[in-house]
Amino acid sequence: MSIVDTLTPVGGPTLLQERRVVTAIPGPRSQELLDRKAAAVPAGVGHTVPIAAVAAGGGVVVDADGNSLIDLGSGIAVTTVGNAHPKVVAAIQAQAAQFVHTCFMVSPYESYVAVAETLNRLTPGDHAKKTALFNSGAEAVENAIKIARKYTKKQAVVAFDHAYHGRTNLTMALTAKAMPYKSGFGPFAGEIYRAPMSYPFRDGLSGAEAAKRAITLIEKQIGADNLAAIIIEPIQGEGGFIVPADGFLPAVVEWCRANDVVFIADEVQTGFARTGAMFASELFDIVPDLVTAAKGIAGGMPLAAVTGRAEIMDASHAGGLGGTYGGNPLACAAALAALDVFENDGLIERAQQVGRILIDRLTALQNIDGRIGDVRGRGAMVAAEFVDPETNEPDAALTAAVARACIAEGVIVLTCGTYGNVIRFLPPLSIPDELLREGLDVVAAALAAR
Ligand code: PLZ
Repeated sequence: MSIVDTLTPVGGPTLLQERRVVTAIPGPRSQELLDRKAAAVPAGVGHTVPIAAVAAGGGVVVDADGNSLIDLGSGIAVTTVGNAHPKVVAAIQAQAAQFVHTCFMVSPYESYVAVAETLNRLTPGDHAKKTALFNSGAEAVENAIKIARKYTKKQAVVAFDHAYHGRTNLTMALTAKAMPYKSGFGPFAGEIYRAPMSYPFRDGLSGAEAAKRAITLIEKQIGADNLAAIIIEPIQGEGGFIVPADGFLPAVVEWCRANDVVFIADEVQTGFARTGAMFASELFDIVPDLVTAAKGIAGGMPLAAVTGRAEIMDASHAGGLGGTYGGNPLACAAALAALDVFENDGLIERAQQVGRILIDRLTALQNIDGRIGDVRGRGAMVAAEFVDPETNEPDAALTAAVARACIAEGVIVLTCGTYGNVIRFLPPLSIPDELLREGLDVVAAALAAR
């Protein structure tokens, strides 16, 4: 049985794995919900796909009007095992019938500890590790910074150009892009500094050169004596699926080791088979001191983690870390089921297969269309950067037009990038190959029509 068969959604035969557009998008029922949304929910909470979702699984999202859209986004990189994966659904149902909440800080339970043990084993490096659980990626990042500051007794933190780490106050400070994430929401947390990223398509530097540029800035403008942590996404997500040049990350890690600086890999978007490895750090041969994880971890339930060297994780005084819902029993049950799928149902290989389909098709498209300046990514985390072919200047208008056209044709695609000129592909690994190929056909046609 192939991985796609094992991931058949609970909706089963009723949730046909097909692209089906039976109304304009949005159709009348979806429009009704969007009108209610506009009246009840603030405009600040946007949406990319104008539908009312009623079911999802395999490689599709179905709306209230009966449209079935090919899913090339997985929420935002969350439903890697597939939406409503049968093992995840069964685990949530069984746990809900036992107990829904005790608060781990009041009455601990086994599933939290089992998730911690599993993450301690699966994250890169064979040193002693510990894990604390939280609710969102941003909360994991906040806690990783707290832990690094407590351990090093230093305060400064370095994040990179194009970084995305969340929308809370500290993580907004770490995030690079003003619109839409930060504009008007300051003042931001102090002692956050920004270093230049390795962005081979735009800077043309080798990994060693880009690392030297970043490290020199850090040494001259901040000083290792003041620096608690460097946080980086091994492959940047919201910033444009930027894959650093070979050697960049190892050089930064080495500098951190030599200077008593905690190296934090933010693997919230890259973690759990997405990049064709359990964690993207493995692809660059680095062993982070701390890893933040969320998104794919629990098959769609809200759960996040900080995993890292035991001596760093243990630096905090008792009671210094936690939260009412962190490591919620339903989320932990879902995570144990999803982690079992990641480890035992061939998802790493599946991500590599999906990646080959994506890269082959997008590269072929790039060869005939100069407006695709770069195709990059690893595993099932792949993107195309759209540019003016003469100048290489970012073409955000074309990117937005292609993405809008895809959605109108029943294919969910997401954009990203500091310059808004990247379309990213993050399909659920349960998507059938034919559906993925059809989705890419629609992207190609949308581009050709413009
Ligand atoms: N770190 C690397 O990708 C979340 C954000 C979508 P939360 N990325 C999607 C949006 O517009 O809000 C993300 C990430 C990396 C941290 C986060 C934050 O994770 O679970 O959204 O808090």
